[in-house]
Amino acid sequence: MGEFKRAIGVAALGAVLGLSSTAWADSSDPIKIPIHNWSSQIVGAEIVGKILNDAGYEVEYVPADSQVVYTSMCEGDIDLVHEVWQGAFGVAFEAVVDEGCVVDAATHDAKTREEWWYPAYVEEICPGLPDWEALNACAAQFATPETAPNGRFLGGPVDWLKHDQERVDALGMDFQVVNAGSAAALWAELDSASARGEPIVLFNWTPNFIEAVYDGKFVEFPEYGEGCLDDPSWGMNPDSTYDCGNPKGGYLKIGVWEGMQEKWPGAYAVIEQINFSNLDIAVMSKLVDVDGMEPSEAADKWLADNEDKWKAWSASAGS
Ligand code: TMO
Repeated sequence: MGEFKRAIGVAALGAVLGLSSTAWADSSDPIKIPIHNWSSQIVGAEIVGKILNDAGYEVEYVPADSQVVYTSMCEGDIDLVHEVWQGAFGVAFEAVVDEGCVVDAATHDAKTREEWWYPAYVEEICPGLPDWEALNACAAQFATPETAPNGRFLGGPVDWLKHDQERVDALGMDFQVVNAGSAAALWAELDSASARGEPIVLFNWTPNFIEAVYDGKFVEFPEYGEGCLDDPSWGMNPDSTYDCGNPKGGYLKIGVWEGMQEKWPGAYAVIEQINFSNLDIAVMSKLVDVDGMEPSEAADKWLADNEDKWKAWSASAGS
């Protein structure tokens, strides 16, 4: 109701001043949001887009590589990335923030972890887990014809840029990284290995739907620390970077193109308020990966179930 009145007031003022946009002073160009290759992001992109629609903005969804998107923001081709995972994208994101062409607009409450993971029954096959050295001692159990005599680690699609092979090399592990073509391929392999009780170690993350469906654990590597990714002398291998695990309790941020605040001040104010929890992100992926909804259907359901939450973001924008 209050929003409706404000929109009328703003439209009237816009008319008096000869402006056409409802969101007065904001550009009427669409705000460009990328679509990546994992479910929570796809659903969340539509949620963010629909929240912006509700506030009077046009949005455009652009399928995008999840690493290249940071350069695309600098080039003005993408305006808003709402799921910046520290583990996968922290390096690319922080580089463009340092350059000044991307703004660190908000940090979600959600805490993230992306790491090698196994279903619980694998502990019977490989005692000593979740320790990485114990995993390495039974590498041969994870071998496939493709990787033998090394074990196979099933990584995510290459654009998640997890540097898994660098880590294997830095830690001297007897594993070979094989990248899955899609998130769906990861879950299909987990499903069939679980059905047969076969050893598998693969890339997974939290928040995700997996924790609601499978019992399992992350592998514990040497603790991540500042310097691990760029200072060879850091960590247990003095000659190599990547001799550590991914951060635990990693951030999930919203990054925007640096011109956004000036071009769409009202939209920027809403975006600064957006704040997803671990449960929000897990539910977004579950609606698609477990319940089989289409992403836009899942977005509508999340918006209907969380109306108080997201309407408060729009209402408090800029205050
Ligand atoms: C970026 N991801 C959540 C797929 O690790």
